[in-house]
Amino acid sequence: MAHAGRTPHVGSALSCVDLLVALYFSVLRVDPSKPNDPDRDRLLLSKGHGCMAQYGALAERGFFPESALDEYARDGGRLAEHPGPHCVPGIEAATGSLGHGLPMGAGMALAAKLRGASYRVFVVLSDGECYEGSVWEAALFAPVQHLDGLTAIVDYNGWSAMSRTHLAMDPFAEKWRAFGWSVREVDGHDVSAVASVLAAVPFEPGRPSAIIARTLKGKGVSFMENDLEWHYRPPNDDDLRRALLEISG
Ligand SMILES: Cc1ncc(C[n+]2csc(CCOP(=O)(O)OP(=O)(O)O)c2C)c(N)n1
Ligand SMILES: [Mg+2]
Repeated sequence: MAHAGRTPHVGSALSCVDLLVALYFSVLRVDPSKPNDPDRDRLLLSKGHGCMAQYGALAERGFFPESALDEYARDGGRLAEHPGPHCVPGIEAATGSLGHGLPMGAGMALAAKLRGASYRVFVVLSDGECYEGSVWEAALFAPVQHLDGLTAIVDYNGWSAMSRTHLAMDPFAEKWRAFGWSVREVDGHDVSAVASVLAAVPFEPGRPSAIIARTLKGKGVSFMENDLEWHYRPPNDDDLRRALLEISG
């Protein structure tokens, strides 16, 4: 998709794709034939720039035909470089302007609680996104409201757009705990480990859950892993050939 659409962010998509596979294939109570079911679990990919991974997972899960992936980043196509609300079934909100997913997710979780609805809300954030103050406003709000239907999953790959994130973020799990969240850490590329952790939410009744997922930007393609160039550079023909060879094993 990045090659055909000549877009950036392939490293960002590879960083979170295993988290999305665990969510869509093991955890979320969703039915592709009823994408607007009021009781469906909600997933917000707050790091909307990683949406190639979400579009791919949604297509594979049956929310829309795989052929629609050809519309990615095309004029007039439904699949924009950052998702628009309900642009295709399964996309719940506009994301990509970093810092908005957790506040929206907290609102959705509060709405569920007020209505006595059973749906749960999962928000996938990026670590660089956590530079945004609005993330921490929502992080303050959710425990006070006892939103145990809300789970934040942070794709902690150690990179923002320009620099490493550790200096500002660490000790990251402790920060979430201090805000009142129940926290677990996991290898974000071990799909079954991620699925088991997610199966255990809420970790504590009455508290929102946070999962710090240790990830690699560009995971799965040796020359993209941990190389910030792939935040920006669309793969050329040769990059595509080499990457697909590695991914297909
Ligand atoms: C509010 C806002 N500011 C800036 C950007 C531009 N931008 C896109 S991705 C990114 C940061 C990338 O690092 P991270 O958030 O950790 O995501 P990763 O790709 O590493 O998963 C930035 C600053 C944005 N999308 N939204
Ligand atoms: Mg990052």
